[in-house]
Amino acid sequence: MIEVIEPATEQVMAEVPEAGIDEVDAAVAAAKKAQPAWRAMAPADRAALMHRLADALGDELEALSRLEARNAGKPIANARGEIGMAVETFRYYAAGPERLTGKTIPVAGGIDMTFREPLGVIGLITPWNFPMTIASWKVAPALAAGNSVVLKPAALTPLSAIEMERIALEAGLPEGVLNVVPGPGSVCGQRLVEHPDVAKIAFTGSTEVGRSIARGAAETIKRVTLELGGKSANVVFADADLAEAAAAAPFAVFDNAGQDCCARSRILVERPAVEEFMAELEKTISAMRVGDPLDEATQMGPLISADHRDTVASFVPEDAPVAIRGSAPDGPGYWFPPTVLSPMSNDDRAAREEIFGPVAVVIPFDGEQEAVELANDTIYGLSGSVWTGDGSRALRMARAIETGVLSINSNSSVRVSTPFGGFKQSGVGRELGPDALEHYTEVKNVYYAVGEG
Ligand code: TAP
Repeated sequence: MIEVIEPATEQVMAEVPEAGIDEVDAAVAAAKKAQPAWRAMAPADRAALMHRLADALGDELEALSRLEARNAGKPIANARGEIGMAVETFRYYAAGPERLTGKTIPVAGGIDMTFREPLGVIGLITPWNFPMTIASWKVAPALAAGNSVVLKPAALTPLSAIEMERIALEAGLPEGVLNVVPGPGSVCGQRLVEHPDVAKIAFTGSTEVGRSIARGAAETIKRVTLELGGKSANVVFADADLAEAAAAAPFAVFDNAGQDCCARSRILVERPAVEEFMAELEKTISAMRVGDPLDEATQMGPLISADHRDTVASFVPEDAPVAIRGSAPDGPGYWFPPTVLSPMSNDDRAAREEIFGPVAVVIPFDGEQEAVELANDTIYGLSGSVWTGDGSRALRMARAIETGVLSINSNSSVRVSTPFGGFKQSGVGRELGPDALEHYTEVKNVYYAVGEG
């Protein structure tokens, strides 16, 4: 059994059976058996089932939100937003079965046409930071394209995925189309990567595990989509609305206690604005409510585990230049206060490695060119923000920063209808929007010789 721990209390909140290699093999066999009928179902019928699943998840939104808030230690208000996004993701991709179209291409002597074919069985491997939301970003487009799936949730947060499978069956999804195998990544995840009947792996997690998945998938030439780590820049120019930028910046790092691949954890501030920006930042951080995830007023919860808290703490040694430290509860729970280190250099460890906790660094810069150099001086390229009152500068910066997602005068990273994914070592492929649907298909080209007539 897997003991599932509630990070705010350190208590066991559930026990679930742990899957091993036999269970993964059985799930893949069930998915393989179910896929041909799922694929052959009339597109409108598949769409209707996906709408029913969205409705059923929506009906249980409050219970699912509380489960996710407790298991992942996230504020209940955020959990509601995340489960709401999962519902919207199933709704968005419910249109997929009827909108996946091919092309006709003019050629000599016949008619050439393309089809978007499903791949077959897809292995989905997801992390613990946004368990149900990230699962929905993969399950929904994969099913819409006519595939069946085997989902391996993170061992720390398997509960919402197990609930998703139950709700899908109750909503009428045929048995075997969506299978969940809670178990360790090194066993169940690896088996999915190696399994000859799995056509593709869609993975979200660390860059380190992403590398091992890419290597493993090479053996059977599996398709791979990877959503990996980040070390994104939040670039604040002196001509920005500094109060607005400073009020938003903490939530770009400390949302989900910093356990967010999109965290804009390097705050680059134009030198003349540093003093005023830091004063505004302190006001926002000192007012942040850190505590019980189920309290409606809470803005930041605990970290996911004691081990992870130790890792985060290693980035804030005794002699670290702590400029701002927020509050955190005493007692049980894996708490860590929101922390800002400043002034920092982009060469410092805390500025180079993904901390995945509530620790931001502030790095001063002079002028646009240095801002671009600093923003791009990282192996990652997932998200980012630019704050400025100059629209032309905003667009120059947006084009120059090497990143998959960028927002101007905003922290926004993900929307159901727009593509999300990374440049450089932040990943391969895109999730959400129309792009994701295509990533779960293969293009087939058919030539029909029609002769002279
Ligand atoms: P990982 O340790 O990479 O785990 C992610 C998933 O991979 C888990 O389900 C894990 O299973 C599984 N796994 C571990 N070893 C594996 C192996 N050898 N083969 C196959 N699967 C394996 O990441 P995490 O700690 O859960 O999440 C934190 C990291 O994920 C951060 O670096 C963060 O940036 C990244 N992340 C990225 C994004 C996007 S969208 N780019 C989103 C969220 C998180 P177990 O849980 O059983 O170990």
